Amino acid sequence: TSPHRSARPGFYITTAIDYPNAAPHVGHAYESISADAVARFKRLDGFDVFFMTGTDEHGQKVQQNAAAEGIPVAEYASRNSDVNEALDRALNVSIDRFIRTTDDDHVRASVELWNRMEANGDIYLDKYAGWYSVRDEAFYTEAETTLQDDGTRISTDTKTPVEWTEESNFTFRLSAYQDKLLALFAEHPEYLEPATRRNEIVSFIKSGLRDLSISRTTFDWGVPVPGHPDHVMYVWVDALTNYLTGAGFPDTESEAFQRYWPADLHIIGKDITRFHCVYWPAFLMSAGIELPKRVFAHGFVNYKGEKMSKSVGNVVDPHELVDLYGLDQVRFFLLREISYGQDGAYSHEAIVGRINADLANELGNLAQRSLTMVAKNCDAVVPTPGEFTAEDKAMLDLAAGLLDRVRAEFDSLAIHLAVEALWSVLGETNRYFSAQQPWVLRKTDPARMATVLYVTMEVLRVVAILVQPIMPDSAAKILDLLGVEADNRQFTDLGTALTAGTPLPPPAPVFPRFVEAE
Ligand code: ME8
Repeated sequence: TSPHRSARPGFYITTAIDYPNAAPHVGHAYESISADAVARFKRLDGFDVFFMTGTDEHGQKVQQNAAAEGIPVAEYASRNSDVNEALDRALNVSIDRFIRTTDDDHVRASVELWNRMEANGDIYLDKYAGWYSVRDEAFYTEAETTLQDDGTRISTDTKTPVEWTEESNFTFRLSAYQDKLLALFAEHPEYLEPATRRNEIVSFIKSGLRDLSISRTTFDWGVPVPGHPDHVMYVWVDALTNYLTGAGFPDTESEAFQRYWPADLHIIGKDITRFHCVYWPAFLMSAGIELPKRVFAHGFVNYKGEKMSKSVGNVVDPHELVDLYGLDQVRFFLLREISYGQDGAYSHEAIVGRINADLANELGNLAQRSLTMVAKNCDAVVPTPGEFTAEDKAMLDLAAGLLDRVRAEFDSLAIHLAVEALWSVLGETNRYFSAQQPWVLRKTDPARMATVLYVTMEVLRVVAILVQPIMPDSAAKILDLLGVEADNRQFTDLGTALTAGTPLPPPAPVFPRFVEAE
């Protein structure tokens, strides 16, 4: 770790933790990749980032799936958790901790949260009777369910089967937090973005909060309730607590907790806002713990017109996409194509379109053409520019203004617009390159050619530094080709232009076109 670590502001970012109940699909990969882009951006921008993701291993759903496969549940969860972690590693997701809710420190954190809520008088024993969806691990009121023609009942919103559940369990006084939660959203609208999701949650709270059943006795795959080993905690109590565990809770005096709590950003999918923006802040208020600063709900990746999900049966294996198109191509596609916060679709045609137009043409071809000319005509070193013309200055100014534009988009989590800003400058650079015709200048005015190539390389340097969070490996390749040292790639290095005379490696293509197999 760097000696300046404590001088840098902390930034704690998390994703949802996946149920290890099946192989993760492109929807899960999308969440990890998008959070990774933010984590990498903040690191390059000088923050001491702690980025956590992991698996949510307890609960009835995981237990039932393990039973269906005839595997002991702990083994099943562990095996699938490893599959999950391996995917994140394969996607180059820069995890600082991969948490598993079966980790010892997490069990301790969950028990402490429970004890605090209980000490605050918010937990009581009651008889629960209502509709439960195992697939959603969620309770629904009758009004939130629909009776189907065949006599079965489903959750109206998520279409998953619900079953009537009657149990004596511990109940959390959620109703006591209705006004405090409304005050939270009034004072801190940024607690949940985008605004459409916030409006849904605020109207849900206004419709009246019922107390929440938070323990179960009909199965045992969970964190035991302190003092009541016949109860396990409702899976969402322990799942949400993972964010505290990562920051060192219950050791609130620890360096980690002081530095990283409250969390700066929880990245989640839009289907789990109720848990993160109603239950979670209420639990924390009850336990006397500061609330996270911000929750951002991304949309769904759809495929063939429907949400990609195991139950729909339209899942795409992210490993297959990476093998077919390349890792950075997949990362770029998901982050550029889908407006962050809205639903988006994955299709073969769309990804091939992005690879060939945005990557191969706009970026790859520009780098390849300019660097090949430099290799052949400028002694394979960064060329020495002459005096800059108005056109050169306009290009360099555009590049110099990029950090502010891109940072503003990342701050508002418009990742797709950050990428778009970079590509708009690449579009300008391509027009500049064509208009300046350095291949003609080669004969007529070699000094001017050198200046045009220098300006082009300098814009490429800025774009490549700023695109590192989106495509870490490819950005590194381009920066290698531009002769930029590995320790000159932070955002503070953006203002230090290429040094004329720096030796360059032989040019090599970075983004091949996608050609359909016969
Ligand atoms: O909800 N597109 O786990 P999970 C985009 N364990 N995102 C998708 C998606 C899709 N097609 N399908 C799923 C859980 N996701 C809980 C979370 S957090 C304390 C506990 C997203 O495995 C989904 O929205 O069902 C969620 O954010 C994440 O994947 C994990 O879903």
